[in-house]
Amino acid sequence: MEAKARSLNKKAVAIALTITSIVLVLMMIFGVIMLLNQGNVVKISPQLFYQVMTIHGTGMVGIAALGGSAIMWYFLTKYIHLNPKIYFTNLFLSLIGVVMVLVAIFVFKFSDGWTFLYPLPSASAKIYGSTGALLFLFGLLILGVGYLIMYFYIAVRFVKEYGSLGKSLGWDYIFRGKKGYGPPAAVVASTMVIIANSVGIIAGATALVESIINILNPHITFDPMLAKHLTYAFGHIFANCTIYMAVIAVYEILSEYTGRPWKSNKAFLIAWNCSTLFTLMIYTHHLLMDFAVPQWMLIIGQIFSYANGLPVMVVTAYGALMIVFRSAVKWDFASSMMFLAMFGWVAGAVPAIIDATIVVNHVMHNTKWVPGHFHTYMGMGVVAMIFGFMYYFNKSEGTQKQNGFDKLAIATYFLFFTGLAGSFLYAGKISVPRRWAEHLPEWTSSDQAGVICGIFVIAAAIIFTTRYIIGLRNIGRQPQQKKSYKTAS
Ligand code: HEM
Ligand SMILES: [Cu+2]
Repeated sequence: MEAKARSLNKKAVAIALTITSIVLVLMMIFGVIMLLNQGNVVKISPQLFYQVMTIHGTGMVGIAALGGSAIMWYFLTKYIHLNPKIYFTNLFLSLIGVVMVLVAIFVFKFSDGWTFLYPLPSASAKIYGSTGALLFLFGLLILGVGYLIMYFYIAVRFVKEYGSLGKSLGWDYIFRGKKGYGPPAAVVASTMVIIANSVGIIAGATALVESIINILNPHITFDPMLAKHLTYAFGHIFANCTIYMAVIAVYEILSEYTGRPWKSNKAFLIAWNCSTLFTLMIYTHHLLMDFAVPQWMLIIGQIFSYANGLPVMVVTAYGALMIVFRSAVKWDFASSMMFLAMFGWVAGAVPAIIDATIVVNHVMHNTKWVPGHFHTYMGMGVVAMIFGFMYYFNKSEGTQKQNGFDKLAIATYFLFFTGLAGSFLYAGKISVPRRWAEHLPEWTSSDQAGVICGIFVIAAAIIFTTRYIIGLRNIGRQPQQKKSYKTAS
């Protein structure tokens, strides 16, 4: 029974990663299409540009979450029993949601952006008909339900195993002076994600339902400012939780490769507790330009945005340096990706912290500076962790073996992703607005530089993806977890 669950869990993770990597490549191609249009190289209609922007944003954030959840699920099964049916349910609901979103965008021309900001969907429903808007909104709702089912299930399992979510966040060690080390890092991080992301998804679902009601009956209206709070609470938390799920791979893989456990000491536990709380509080940094928001909320947004990124990032980056320092770590695909991804994450947080400063925000926020920030931490942080994990997973459970091609692909990926994100940040510096289909001639060179970098990034992603798929054989057949890694000679 247990062996069957284990093999099904591996299959589920293998399928999720296959979908993730293929969708990543497709969405990257959409990214380059946007840049080609902005850079005046190949023109598409503004309408199509916004459709592409909507699918790129929704698809990327959604797929980073799927990849992150695969990482979380895989490593949690090392510590607790998890029923594979739950993960398959989430996967299935995600797929239904994705199909609905795709139909909404490409058949019914829904193009309001992944943030579906009320009352935009109602406005576009009046132009293009309500079918597209409703498909998109219900599609996201179904996706959200899938995640909630998975998170609630894991929460129940944690309560069974550790006593309470407080205990799986290490409160015994922080508040009650219990000696030793807290629960495994993967469990601590997952608890944070369960709490924060459930709140975020429920906020988002509320905003979605508001839009749906307003489309079905335009006489029922809602406060747009409240809807914006709910929407950005969701967007901020959901996007952040992708990295809090993916970072579990850093803890697990670096500790396995160095043969040193990643101990959840007090500093580590406190950092994760702070992040649990702060992540919920700081979404107002997306509202710094809304004069109607009370000033105290904006100040909280600014101060805690500084405070939020730091604790977990510091304990993770410091922890990673310490665990690797003078260890016999073997630098292969997985360990190098994890190490580089941590720097991508840290580097990506710097422009965010700058942008979360109220005076700077007023100048920078609607420029490409902001996509510059999140492409850095998502592309070189989250997505790099996912690609690294794909290799690790395949090496441990499948048949992939590293070759020279992989090294070249890693170097290409990071080099050109730095260029791509740099082209966005530079565009922000010269005041190029974000989310504009049409760019002035003096802006197009940054877009064209982005196109070239984007093409190389896609080439690297295609190599990662095809090598992963080719290596996927026998997944779930071996009853025992195969430890293919031996500490370096
Ligand atoms: C080859 C790689 C990529 C390229 C060429 C690319 C390109 C772009 C472009 C041109 C935009 C619109 C910028 C603007 O004018 O506002 C954009 C937006 C966005 N991208 Fe990417 N991107 C890539 C990879 C990624 C990755 C890996 C992620 C996350 C996992 C991501 C997430 C997003 C999001 C969330 C938006 C915002 C959409 C919106 O404003 O509604 N992108 N991307
Ligand atoms: Cu945010």
